[in-house]
Amino acid sequence: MNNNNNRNPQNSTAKKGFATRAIHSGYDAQQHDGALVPPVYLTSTFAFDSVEQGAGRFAGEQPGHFYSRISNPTQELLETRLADLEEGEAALATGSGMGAITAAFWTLLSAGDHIVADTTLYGCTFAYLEHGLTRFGIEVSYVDCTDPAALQAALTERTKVVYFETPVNPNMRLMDIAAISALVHDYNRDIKVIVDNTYCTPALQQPLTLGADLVVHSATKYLGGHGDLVAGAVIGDQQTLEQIRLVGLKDMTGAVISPFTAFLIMRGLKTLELRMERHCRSAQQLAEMLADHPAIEAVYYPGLADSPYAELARRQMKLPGGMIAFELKGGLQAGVTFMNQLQMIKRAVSLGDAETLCQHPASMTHSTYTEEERAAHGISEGLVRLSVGLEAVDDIAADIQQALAALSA
Ligand code: 4LM
Repeated sequence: MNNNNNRNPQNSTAKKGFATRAIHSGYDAQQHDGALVPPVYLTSTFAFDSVEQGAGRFAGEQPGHFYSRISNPTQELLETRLADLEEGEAALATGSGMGAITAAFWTLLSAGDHIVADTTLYGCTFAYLEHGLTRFGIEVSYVDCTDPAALQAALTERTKVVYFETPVNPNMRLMDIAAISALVHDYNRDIKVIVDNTYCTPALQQPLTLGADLVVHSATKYLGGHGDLVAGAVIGDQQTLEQIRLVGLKDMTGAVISPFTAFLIMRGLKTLELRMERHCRSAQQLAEMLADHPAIEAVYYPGLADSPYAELARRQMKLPGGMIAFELKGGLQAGVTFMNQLQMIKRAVSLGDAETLCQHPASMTHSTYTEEERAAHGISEGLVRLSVGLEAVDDIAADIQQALAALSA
């Protein structure tokens, strides 16, 4: 079976820094003809020395790969790196973020079980819970996870998973990972606290070190970092990850990652820390600029001194992230006019790319909620979401300023 051991001899000594591990973890060039960059194993299947060896691999009694829907050496190296960066025992790389989330849930849940999820989730995660899992006899409660009393009251003996994003897509609320994990595990240690760490990446926040059980990612975003792939990941303990691989991935979703995509993510990881620092620095500057602008009603960014999450952000995140949400005076119509005026900034969903992206959650990423559901789940119709890219910040600022100026023209 897939052995997610860390094979890098360098890692048996003192633990290296984050950026070093993002570049080197799990790979020994000398075992690959000195190739600096790990080879990509574009193979669907693996030849066995004997029938007995093949049977042993299928039975999980012998190490080694047997079919690339379950594991592949390129995927395995990416998994070793992601586990290392998130401080987990093991990882599973998947074909999309939704593949990661669904593989985990299909593995952990059965009919009759109960999930507690935060009130606001990425649109397709909400759709999967609300219109997917509920069809299979799983009950979902949406609870404001920033409210410990509400969370406590929602837990039952059937609760198997507590799930949230932080910062939340799209409204930028922050969840206290350590406090929530402690409260849930106090109630029942077997409940899995799952954190979607897509907005932060382990460069900014490591939920497993704060008490969460599993981390999920859309690797499509900052981990890949270049807007050229779709992928996901789950990270956590060895035993649970093995189950998610053999049930959620192999049989329930088949949401396998391509080895070439795994290679591209490893290329992205080499600059992850560097990119996140720049995304955050630019986002801080742009959030302050927006907060000072007379056309802006509200800015949601945890790096702003008057954000209700400023203190939690300092405690939980290395930097406040590269995502900003805001509302314009004049609401939805002003927001649409603003977005249509943008020149360099792209009107596009997704996030975490080199290009600055701007989108309208109510009609795009969160159109899976009805208008009434958006109102009940804290997603305002006029909200504008900005994924701050890596361009010169003055050019991003100038594009925003000219689009805002057009509002009063
Ligand atoms: C978007 N998001 O917001 P895949 N978790 C979070 C996400 O933001 C997403 C996924 C999971 C957006 C996509 C269009 C917090 C996706 C799902 O798209 O399946 O890799 O990830 O713009």
